Amino acid sequence: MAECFSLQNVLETFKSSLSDNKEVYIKYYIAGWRELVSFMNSLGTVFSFISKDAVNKIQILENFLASENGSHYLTIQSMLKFELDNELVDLTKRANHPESGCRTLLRLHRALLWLELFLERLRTSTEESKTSVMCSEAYNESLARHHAWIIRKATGVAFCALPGRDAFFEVMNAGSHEEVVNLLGEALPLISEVYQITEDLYAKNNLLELP
Ligand code: 1PZ
Repeated sequence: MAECFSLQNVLETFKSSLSDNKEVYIKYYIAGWRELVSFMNSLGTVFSFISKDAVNKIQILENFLASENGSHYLTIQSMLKFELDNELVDLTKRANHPESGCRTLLRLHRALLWLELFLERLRTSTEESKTSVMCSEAYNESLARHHAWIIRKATGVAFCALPGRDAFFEVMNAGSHEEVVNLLGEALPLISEVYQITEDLYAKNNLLELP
């Protein structure tokens, strides 16, 4: 039987992604994303253009991990060093390395901010809150500024198809509303820490605008 999504799993994978010295293991980082994609798929086909792109990016990173250079892709830190040292990153415009690990992971990293903002809204939401509003507010504060008009349009349409708050809590598969809220309270600092470590690393290397 296919394993079904649970918020607990997402929490576990992001927890595993942090090493003792605060490096981020790519294997678990993308496992976290796989979980999220399976969650999104359970919400309906309107989201398939989003999950296709996410899966595509996860796959690119998995291919690097499975390649002969795989050992360099153990953590985000080692990937950055390896790709930069070997000039495997297109820094100003897409050319010889249009699908570097660095630029690919950056897309997921930006989406992680959306996730953090959205889950924080969900955690503190009330019965009247609308998931579509929480989702698009989080989107406008994060991913939107990196997306072309046409993508922003399509995304706006998809948000309208989101299930309501109750149904949303239900699919998260983590028990009562109260339990979901507690679990979110546990998950958010972790997601936020992984986000911040990655953000600082990219900023320090001037990679936040990779094409
Ligand atoms: C639960 C509701 C789901 C809402 C998801 C909100 C995020 C909207 C993202 C819209 C992506 C649209 C499709 C393609 C976009 C790509 O152009 C960009 C840039 O990549 P490039 O073109 O430079 O290669 N891709 C992204 O920004 C990555 C988006 C990943 C989104 C993963 C969302 C996972 C959501 C989990 C839900 C719990």
